[in-house]
Amino acid sequence: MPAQPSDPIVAVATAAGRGAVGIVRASGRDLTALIEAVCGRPLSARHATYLPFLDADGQAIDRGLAIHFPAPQSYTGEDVLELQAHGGPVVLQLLLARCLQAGAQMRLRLAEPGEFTQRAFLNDKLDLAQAEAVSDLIEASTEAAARSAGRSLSGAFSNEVGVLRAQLVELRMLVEATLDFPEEEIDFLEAAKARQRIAAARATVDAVLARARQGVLLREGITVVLAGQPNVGKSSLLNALAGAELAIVTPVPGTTRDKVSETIQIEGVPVHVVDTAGLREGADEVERIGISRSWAQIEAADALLFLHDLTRRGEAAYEAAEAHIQARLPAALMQGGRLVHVHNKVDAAEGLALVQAWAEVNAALPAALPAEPIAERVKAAAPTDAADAVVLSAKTGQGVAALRTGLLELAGWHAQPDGVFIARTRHVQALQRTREHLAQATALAEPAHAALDLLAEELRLAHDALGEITGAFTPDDLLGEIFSRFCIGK
Ligand SMILES: Nc1nc2c(ncn2[C@@H]2O[C@H](COP(=O)(O)OP(=O)(O)O)[C@@H](O)[C@H]2O)c(=O)[nH]1
Ligand SMILES: [Mg+2]
Repeated sequence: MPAQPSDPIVAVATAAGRGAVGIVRASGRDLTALIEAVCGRPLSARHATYLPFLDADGQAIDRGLAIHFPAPQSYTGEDVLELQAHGGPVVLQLLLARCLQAGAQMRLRLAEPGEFTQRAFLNDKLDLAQAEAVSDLIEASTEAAARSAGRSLSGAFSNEVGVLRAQLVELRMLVEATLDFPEEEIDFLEAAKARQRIAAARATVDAVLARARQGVLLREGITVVLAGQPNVGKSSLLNALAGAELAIVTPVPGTTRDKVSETIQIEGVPVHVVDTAGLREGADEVERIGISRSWAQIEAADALLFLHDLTRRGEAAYEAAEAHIQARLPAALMQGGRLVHVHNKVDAAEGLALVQAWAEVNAALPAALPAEPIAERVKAAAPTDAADAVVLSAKTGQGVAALRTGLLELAGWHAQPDGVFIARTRHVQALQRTREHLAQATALAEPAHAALDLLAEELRLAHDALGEITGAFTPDDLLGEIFSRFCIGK
């Protein structure tokens, strides 16, 4: 018989590698036989018992704590056994193998990624948004992301969705109850204040949507690519941006921490900063490979920092190369306001270059003003609001703080010290669909062309879209996809 979703499962629950403690965890409908075999005796519920973990010959593999969480009071809602052993990879593999052997009769098998949490979801221990928050908490790359994942896990997001759902349920009941009396449609809409109720639901969905968008930002962050000619200061700016935070950041998933990219955080928002090979013509074969990779990274960027060297302004070759790069920049980046011109090396620049740069970041100042006083002002310049051009020095750090603020704005972050819950793109999409159906519903509730049956259908669709967030209406393949991204043992 093939593996069944209901078979008991087991996995090492702690991270690979050596540690003080390592945990093997099993979950199933009835683990009595497994407990008897590995622990040599029954365990009292939710009590830690120090004992030897036994192999098939009754010899101790290791000694540690065993805890039995009888169903349904456990993480998965099933019988759960936790064996806390010494945290060595070999010990844990021995213990895991022993469990599989001892549980063969009951069809105990290795857990798939996320399968423990999936069972918690299927047994109504968590809704889907909470289950996702488990993974997001584990994956969180900043403190703010971790805290907001904690809020989602404890149900903050689900509760807001629940409030909205209650509004929709009430509306649907009213509308569907009136469907049988078509001649009273208009009266009904008035009497039930249907339009006001729809408007209230729309206001709620807008509020939840705004917060969910912030949550997505906290979870996913933005990818900012540094590009420009060789030697304009890209790598220096990466270091300046990373600055003192290097110690508490984690690398972008999938890349090694080779100084080519760093994840920094700005007010808790993860910002993945990617350094690229300098763009130029006439490079040799090897360099050309690097340059074509730079262009690929530019295409994929959420925001592009196009670096310019103020000390080389006016040099014919430099300017020609700038124009060449500018012409190739993806239109989408420029139209979306996601291109920031960074005029670097302000500490070493002088004269006209400064005047022009300043004129670009602050169009209010005419470029033709006498050079020197302006140059002084630029050197001491306060941060500007302009997000699309900044003057800075990667060397001295002047203007870098303004750039960081600009990046947050560009990302669409509104400081909300508390109350942000983690969210995913699929949540935002579901909320958007809810919103669209409510907009349709508004039109259908207008006295001039009120159509109750169509209105009822739009409300049902809005309700279903909302249900996808918490898992009330979620296709199985989506569930599979969500849980497969978890780590093994969770
Ligand atoms: N004076 C000054 N020099 C800088 C600044 N930023 C970078 N440099 C220098 O410019 C040169 C090239 O910098 P680098 O970061 O390697 O440029 P990249 O090729 O674009 O990565 C180095 O000698 C840096 O020290 C700056 O803000 N001011
Ligand atoms: Mg470099």
